[in-house]
Amino acid sequence: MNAPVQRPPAARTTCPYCGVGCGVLARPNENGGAIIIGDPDHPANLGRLCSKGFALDETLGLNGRLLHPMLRQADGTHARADWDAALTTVADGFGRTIERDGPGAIAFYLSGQLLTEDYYVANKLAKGFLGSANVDTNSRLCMASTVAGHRRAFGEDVVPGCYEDLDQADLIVLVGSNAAWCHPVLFQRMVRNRRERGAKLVVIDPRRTVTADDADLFLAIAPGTDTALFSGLLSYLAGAGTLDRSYIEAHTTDFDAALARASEIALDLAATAAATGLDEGTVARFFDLFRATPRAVTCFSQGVNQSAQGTDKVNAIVNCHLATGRIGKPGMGPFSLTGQPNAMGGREVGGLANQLAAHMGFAPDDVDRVRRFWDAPRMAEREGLKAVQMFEAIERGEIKALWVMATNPALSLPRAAAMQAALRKLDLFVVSDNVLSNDTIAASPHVLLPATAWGEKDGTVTNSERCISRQRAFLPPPGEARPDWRIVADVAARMGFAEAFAFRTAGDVFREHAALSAFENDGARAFDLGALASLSDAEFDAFAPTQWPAPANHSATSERLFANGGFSTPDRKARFIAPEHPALRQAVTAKFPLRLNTGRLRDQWHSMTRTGASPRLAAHRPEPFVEIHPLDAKQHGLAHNGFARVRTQHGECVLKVVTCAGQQRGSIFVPIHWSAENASAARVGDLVAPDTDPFSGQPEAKATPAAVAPVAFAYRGFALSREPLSWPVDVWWARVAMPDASGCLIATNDVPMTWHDRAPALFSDAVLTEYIDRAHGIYRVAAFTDGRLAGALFLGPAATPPQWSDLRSMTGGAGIAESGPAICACFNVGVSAIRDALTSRKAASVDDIGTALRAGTKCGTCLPELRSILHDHAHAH
Ligand SMILES: Nc1nc2c(c(=O)[nH]1)N[C@H]1C(S)=C(S)[C@@H](COP(=O)(O)OP(=O)(O)OC[C@H]3O[C@@H](n4cnc5c(=O)[nH]c(N)nc54)[C@H](O)[C@@H]3O)O[C@H]1N2
Ligand SMILES: Nc1nc2c(c(=O)[nH]1)N[C@H]1C(S)=C(S)[C@@H](COP(=O)(O)OP(=O)(O)OC[C@H]3O[C@@H](n4cnc5c(=O)[nH]c(N)nc54)[C@H](O)[C@@H]3O)O[C@H]1N2
Ligand code: SF4
Ligand SMILES: [Mo]
Repeated sequence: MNAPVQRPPAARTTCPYCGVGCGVLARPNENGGAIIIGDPDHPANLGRLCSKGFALDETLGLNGRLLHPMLRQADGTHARADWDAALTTVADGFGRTIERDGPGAIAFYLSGQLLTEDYYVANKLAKGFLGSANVDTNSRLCMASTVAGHRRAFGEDVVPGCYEDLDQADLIVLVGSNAAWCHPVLFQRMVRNRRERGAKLVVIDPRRTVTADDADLFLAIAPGTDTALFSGLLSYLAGAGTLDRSYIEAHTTDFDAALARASEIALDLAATAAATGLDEGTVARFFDLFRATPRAVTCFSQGVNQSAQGTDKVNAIVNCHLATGRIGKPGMGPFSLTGQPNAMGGREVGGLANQLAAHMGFAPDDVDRVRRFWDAPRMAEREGLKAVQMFEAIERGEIKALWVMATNPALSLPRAAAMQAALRKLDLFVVSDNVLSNDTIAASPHVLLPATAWGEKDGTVTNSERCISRQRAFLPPPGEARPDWRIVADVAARMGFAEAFAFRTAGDVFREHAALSAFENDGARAFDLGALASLSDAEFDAFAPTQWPAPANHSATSERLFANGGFSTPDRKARFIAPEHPALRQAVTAKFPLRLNTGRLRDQWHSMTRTGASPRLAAHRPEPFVEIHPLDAKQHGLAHNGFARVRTQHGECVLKVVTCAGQQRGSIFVPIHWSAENASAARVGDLVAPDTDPFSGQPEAKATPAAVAPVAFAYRGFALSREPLSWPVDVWWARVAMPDASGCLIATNDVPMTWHDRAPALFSDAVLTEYIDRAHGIYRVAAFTDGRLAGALFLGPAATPPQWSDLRSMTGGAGIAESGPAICACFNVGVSAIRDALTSRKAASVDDIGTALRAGTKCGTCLPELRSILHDHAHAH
């Protein structure tokens, strides 16, 4: 008799993608992967996951993983090294640089994708022991304006509300947020509130997104003018007598100056409409809704933050909530949606260059307090350089040693190509990552350190609602990978600080972090995890999601702040802020007449180092594209499905053209996900201007002046291979994840038959079999090694390119969705199948589509798109 199979228990962990912070149950399987489901007990998602969360199983493979430390050799290649040699190189390199050039010559560049423990240890080493506050993070590109706005208004970087407010609100305003794609599980919660309780949803975005399609009211605001809209709202609320005078009186200061400025910027409906490009009727509807609906939450994200006036935008929003006393009460408040899984945890440890630690800044008292707590030999005493300035200092040769952890700045910073080049100037360039190659690693670090990845690492993250959750390991560390915090502690020990970094476990680090937050706090800062500083190892292991201000019993009940004032300012009052008049930093010109807006797609995560491995996720939007209004396209000679060169003062890309009436005239949109690793010319960071907000240092990543021009490719096709192919420079290509293969979409002006001569170089060491269809001008070649199909290339006229289905007949295998983008990632249902079902009247509602095709029945991330398709269909017929 067989013994019963012992299934390992599911690990309770947290999704590594967005700031919603969904709980995940991961049960390891026999193939080194895991079965992933939502954790029904996690308060953030109650069992739900979005398409990215459900596809985590497809991203756990070790393909492309960095498994051993590597050192750069004299010839520029990297060779495997042992940990001892690698750590010594890092420690000696930083030590030498500090001795020679002072602590200002070193920098750490961290990430909201690190765990709190990783972040804490890196911050402690740099700011307390190496004497440099040049510790910044990709949160500078993400949440910095919110941090600065919160600190100005509340005296501390605190999100007052919680997710339950989104269930209880009667009005949800989304400003610069494409939540349907970027915070899908939270968006489902908002939509449920709308459906079940009749809450109204307002979306404010220059672009009609899928999120906007689900809204009661959509405001297609002119880029960069949010401050005018919320100034107009404040003026209107004052005029309508909707102010909460007693709250203003008791808990705030500087109201009069803020109202005066708001009236200067936008006195009435007409002025607001003129300043925002909206019509008066739409503005009036929004203002009236806000006036009449006390239970209002205003959620905001990168359309607000990523702006050279992002801090003012945040404060213009916060002003309206303070003025109405709609803050910290059920269903009310300004609510920043955080981006990365641990954007909030990074803010808590003080990972930004202008914060010290535990919500303390660089005031002499704070510096002294942290010095004593850490027993720090070399405290940084003033703010360090913020990301953009930090990399400019690298470019000028002033910063000579840099350690990059868990971020890909050669793609995500403005002027990415120039920043990539600057990295090559460093005397010491260290990267800790999970992958063997990305655009940053392409700049050839001296030292590559293998970090454990999601599923292998242990620690905590904090989500948008201040809820601290555990990430737990459920897979063994592969190769020689180590946790990020341990790598930093190992370096610290080699620099002579073994005692201060003698952490045994992530739990040790967490306890110290919690203790620092409570040290001499006495209620000065809301961020106080003192109750968690004495967790035992067992309690840390079992730690359930807990929202701070942490109750002593660690229960997961929702906490709100500031309903009755109690702000973290010396007088305990909030500050109203008078914002500057809104204006984008760069004007459009005849040469660059369009605004380049950049952002995210539903099924990819940033530079695709993880989601890029999932065939299921690739099918939604497989190619890099530029979205443009049909009339602008016409004016600039672009055709839907053709190609365009998008240029700014800083660089250029070549992208597929998607015309779309939801794009406003004068604006174009390009997704951020494509890199030099996965496409020939689609890294949009190369195009972005480095203009930053004066308070937050956050770059204006959504408004660079740009030009477009058509690019003709006569031939199109695709290729697939076991190993990634290297394309000649004249070929446009974009990589697409496929099961067990590397796929590429390609376009070229070389006559297909010329590939007869080029194919042998592309598929070296393979036996080639060609199938040439001269009548239709189609060239096909299959490459075999040892009798197995090793690759294939299909190329034909751009107007009638070969179809993946041709390949399917050859390989008998999967491809990307054949007919248009896949809408439902869970069941791979394409847009054509959905339209067919509607046209043939097999389906007439979202529920019918689910019954007929299963689309939308698992994670529900595609439901907003299904509703949009249904809506378009109804209006077309
Ligand atoms: N699928 C997916 N989800 C993600 C991520 C991902 O990579 N993929 N990344 C995560 C991270 S780190 C972040 S920070 C969040 C970001 O989440 P979001 O902020 O929702 O995402 P974005 O697409 O960057 O930008 C949001 C919107 O801002 C709009 N916008 C541009 N300019 C303006 C303006 O001047 N005013 C207003 N009101 N709106 C404007 C854009 O048109 C865009 O639709 O997403 C998180 N979730
Ligand atoms: N134009 C434009 N630029 C933008 C934005 C935009 O909207 N427009 N958005 C900005 C925003 S909001 C963000 S958050 C950034 C994101 O930009 P990045 O942070 O540069 O993007 P990622 O691709 O997430 O890079 C993460 C890297 O860390 C690695 N990694 C993942 N987990 C771990 C880990 O646990 N340890 C270690 N050591 N490595 C790990 C991954 O393999 C990957 O190489 O982009 C910013 N840049
Ligand atoms: S919404 Fe999706 S990406 Fe965000 S945490 Fe939840 S499952 Fe992960
Ligand atoms: Mo972000």
